[in-house]
Amino acid sequence: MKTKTPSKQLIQDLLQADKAKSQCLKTLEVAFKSRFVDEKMSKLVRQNKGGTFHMNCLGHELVGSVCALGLTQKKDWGLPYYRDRAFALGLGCDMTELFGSFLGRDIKHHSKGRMMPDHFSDKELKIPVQSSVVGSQFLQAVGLAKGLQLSGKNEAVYVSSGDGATSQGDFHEALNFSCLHKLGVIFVVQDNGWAISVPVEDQTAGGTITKIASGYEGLKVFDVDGGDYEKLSSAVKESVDRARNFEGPSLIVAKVPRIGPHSSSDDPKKYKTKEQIDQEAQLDPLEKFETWILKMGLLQEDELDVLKAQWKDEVEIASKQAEEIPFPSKESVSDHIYKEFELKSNVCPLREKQESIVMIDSINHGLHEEFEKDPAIVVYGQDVADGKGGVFGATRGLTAKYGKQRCFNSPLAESTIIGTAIGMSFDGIHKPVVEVQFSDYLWTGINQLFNELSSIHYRSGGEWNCPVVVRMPTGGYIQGGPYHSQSIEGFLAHCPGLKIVLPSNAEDAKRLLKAAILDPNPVIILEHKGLYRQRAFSARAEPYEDEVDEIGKAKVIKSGKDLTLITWGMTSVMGFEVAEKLEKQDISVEVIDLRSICPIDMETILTSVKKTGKVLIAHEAAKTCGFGAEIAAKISEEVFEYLDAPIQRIGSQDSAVPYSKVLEDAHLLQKQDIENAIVKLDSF
Ligand SMILES: Cc1ncc(C[n+]2csc(CCOP(=O)(O)OP(=O)(O)O)c2C)c(N)n1
Repeated sequence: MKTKTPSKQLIQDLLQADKAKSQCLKTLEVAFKSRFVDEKMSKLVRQNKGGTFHMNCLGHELVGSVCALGLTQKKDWGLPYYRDRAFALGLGCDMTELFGSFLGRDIKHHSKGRMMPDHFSDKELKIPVQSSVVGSQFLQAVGLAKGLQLSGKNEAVYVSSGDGATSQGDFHEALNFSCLHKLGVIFVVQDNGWAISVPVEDQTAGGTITKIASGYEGLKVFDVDGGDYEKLSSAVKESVDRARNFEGPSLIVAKVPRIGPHSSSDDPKKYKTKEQIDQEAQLDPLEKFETWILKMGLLQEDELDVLKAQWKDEVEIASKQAEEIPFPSKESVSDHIYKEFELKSNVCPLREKQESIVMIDSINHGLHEEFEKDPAIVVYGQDVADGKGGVFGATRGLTAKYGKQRCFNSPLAESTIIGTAIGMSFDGIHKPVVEVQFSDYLWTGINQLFNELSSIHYRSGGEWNCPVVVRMPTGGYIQGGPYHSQSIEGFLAHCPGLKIVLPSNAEDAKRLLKAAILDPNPVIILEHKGLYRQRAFSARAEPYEDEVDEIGKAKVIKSGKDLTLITWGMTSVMGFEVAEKLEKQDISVEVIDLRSICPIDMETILTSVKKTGKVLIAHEAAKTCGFGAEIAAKISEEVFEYLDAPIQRIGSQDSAVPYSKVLEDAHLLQKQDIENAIVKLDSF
């Protein structure tokens, strides 16, 4: 009998069915492996044989697996939170490495023992290093998606959290920005109804984030049972399709039980009733999924048992292998604070001098020149776009010349500015050069700067780096009151991993801006707004387009032999004037303009101190805990024997900066204060 050739449609259907089946089984495998890893890890903690801390993912495995397998490995990006191990495994993270991270071993990914377990990082799999600060990943995901959109890449960005994290302002800032820009982000909230011991009723108005988030226009919201494979899969598919087609962000809120404690340090019996604990255990998504698989006839019970036994064995082997991996060496503890980078200064004193220019214009020209050269540079911040070009005009003309894609206004939200800049820099292409309108308003974005940006290179064991430039007008003397006058460099200097530049003149401002743009590390430029248009000292012949100066090198702006005056920003200007005046009175002051305080050029300082034997450090910031204290300590540690007098520090008063001119003058360091201090020190 002649057999009938199957129709194309039938083959298609069979293949589809085959694909669907294998996707289903793969999901089962990932979810169960995650479960077995948990069981093994908590056993190791109980037996005191492994890591000291464990966060279990029981109940969260199905949602993580479905999401990971709905993405394309090495094409799409993942920013999974700590309870998303199934996602990490599903996207391809190596199980031995996950155990290695749990045991604090020297593994290639997941931070080389620097982060607690399950803080994922794998550059090859496009998983940027995660932190412990709940919710800080959202804006980074959004910034990353913005960069991908600018490149026209249809790669999806997955970011997950628990329900508690949605109380963070960053979550709402991220939804806002991603909707404004129609970004391909998939937000997945794994809603287990608890944040440690706090139930969702005490956490979220209305009892669920879905209602609140539905108000963001352009956000597609899915409310699904995290134990329902079919519903989860279809929500993930639709979300990925939206991201691929540049249709905008999606939010999947998956209801899951948290089966077990928040972490190995937690005892749920202190805040959950026995009935609640039992009820949550009965909602186990893995049991539900197993039942569904059997019902669908995808596996028989005995086949399932064989597979589970095999996966358990693999977990045991991975755990054993991880124990063989050595710990990181003691010597590596200070590796990767900065990404290594060498820049040769290119400053050409012999060329014919260009016209004199004030600092604000030199910054503006520097940005234009770099925009012309490198299309990967993007500028954004409050009011930076269009005709306004920033409240001081540093970015004027950029939007008109290079378009809204490259110079655009951000929402009025500093965490958004810095958080998205971090994310945008992850793609290895973009170079965000963002503006915070006044350094006084950095504080609403400080978590992204302090806890995130500064330490990403270190925390990832050198795997990730953030080439971000943050420009901030800073300082006082313009009657700006307490919120337009702050000098914040001392706070920032206590934050390893940042480079901090403080130019005092147009020449340095332009050359150092160019160096910052080339640097693979985060660089903060504190531009003194009192110097933006100052002519006498700060206006300079404009540097040529190709000129660049190394960050971390101080400049002796006046040589002298009697004492060393160390300055930066406004005090360089004041100090120089005072020193010139005192020269005529036979006091020879050597003035150093540090230009950057991180890294600090101790060599130039120590050479000068060895010559003069006396040091005065003058800064605009309040004296207590000002950066001068750090310099004084360093000098006395290094060259105490060369000192002929105690090191002196002067700064402004220890209070907020008042507005009224009389009060402002009385508060801020004045030229006369510098002069008095020099005369006193000289006579010592
Ligand atoms: C900003 C911040 N505050 C506090 C903590 C301490 N902490 C760690 S996890 C957690 C609960 C998070 O709950 P949720 O977001 O619902 O996720 P779940 O742990 O329930 O999966 C808290 C308060 C933190 N890591 N970050």
